[in-house]
Amino acid sequence: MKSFAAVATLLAEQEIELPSWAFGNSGTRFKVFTTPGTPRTPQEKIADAAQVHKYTALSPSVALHIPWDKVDDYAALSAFAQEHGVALGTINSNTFQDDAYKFGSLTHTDAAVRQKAIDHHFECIDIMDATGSRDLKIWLADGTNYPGQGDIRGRQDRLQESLQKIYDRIGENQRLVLEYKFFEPAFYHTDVPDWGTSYAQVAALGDRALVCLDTGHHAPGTNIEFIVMQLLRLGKLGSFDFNSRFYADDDLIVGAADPFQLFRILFEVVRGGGYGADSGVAFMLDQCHNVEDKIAGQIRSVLNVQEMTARALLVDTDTLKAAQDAGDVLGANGILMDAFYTDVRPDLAAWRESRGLAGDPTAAYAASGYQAKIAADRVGGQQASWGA
Ligand code: PSV
Ligand code: MN
Ligand code: MN
Repeated sequence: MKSFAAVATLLAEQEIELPSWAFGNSGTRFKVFTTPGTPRTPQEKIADAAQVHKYTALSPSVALHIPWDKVDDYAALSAFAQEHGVALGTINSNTFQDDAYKFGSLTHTDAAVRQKAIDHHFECIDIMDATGSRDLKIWLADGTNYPGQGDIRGRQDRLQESLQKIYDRIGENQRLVLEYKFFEPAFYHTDVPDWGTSYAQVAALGDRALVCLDTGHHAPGTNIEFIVMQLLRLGKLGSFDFNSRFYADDDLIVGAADPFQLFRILFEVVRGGGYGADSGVAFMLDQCHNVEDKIAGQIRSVLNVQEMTARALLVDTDTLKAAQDAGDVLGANGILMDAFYTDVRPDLAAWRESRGLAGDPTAAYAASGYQAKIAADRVGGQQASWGA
């Protein structure tokens, strides 16, 4: 196994984008619990996200969701973010809340509805131009509930046409990332259910169209690290939406449900060249904090990713390859497991201190008094999630 010192410099390259919606109230269709101090504006969400970066140095950017984060002046919002020590990142489109999209958006049979959805993406691209964002992330709620309800092939063809129009509008330094999800809100079929469909759609667009892998969007038992490997192999892994799930699209804290799965995913990321500043693979969180404190929840999340990244980096790939090539089944498995079982927390704490950070970001944030201050200052929270 490699030593922690040997991988520490690589850890310094880690960046995990935070979703603005993680800081708003969210919940289930049963109840949305509010928390004292919940942000009321995009600016307050950004200020909260900046706290996570302040204590972890892991999250220098914040993703926006349009129209949830609609403002008059995006250049000013970008400047506001910079004053708080973070940048604005991925712009997420939203074609799932208007009545017009009841039967689809980019796939709709009515050209006028498709154009409305395309225009929304054009608006998102204008925002990206103002904020300097690189990625336009598209997650579609499109799909059907009953066999026969829609022409699933026709919908796929219209999706391609619509995406092409959006892709043609993005700038040279911008990218389109298409997220897949196998169910919900539609249950019989979704129009981008799996990585293969997303891959087929983006491959037809061009080099700057890539796949977004949301870890919560797979059927139970799916070997997600295999998908990671394949997309890296094909040069089409654009980004991750990290979260964790027990049952479905739970959007719980990444690494909470299955740290070993997170380790396996990150090992394939590292092994496949998807890790590091120049890899082109963006790490993002896509989470909601229904019952726990949101800023502390985001701090826990980025630390979970960092811990499993450190463990994945510890794997001595040369020794592993030798064991694999020799057909040493248990030896190869043992090499991976040794890294997974290594508790890197003390080394990470010391390393943080060597970089002028608190060894324990969670404790440092708790001691800062920020939570009490926002609870006192902010009255009335804005629900920032799609969560019904
Ligand atoms: C809905 O499933 C979803 O959670 C997708 O994962 C998106 O990335 C997110 O909402 C934000 O639109
Ligand atoms: Mn997602
Ligand atoms: Mn989701």
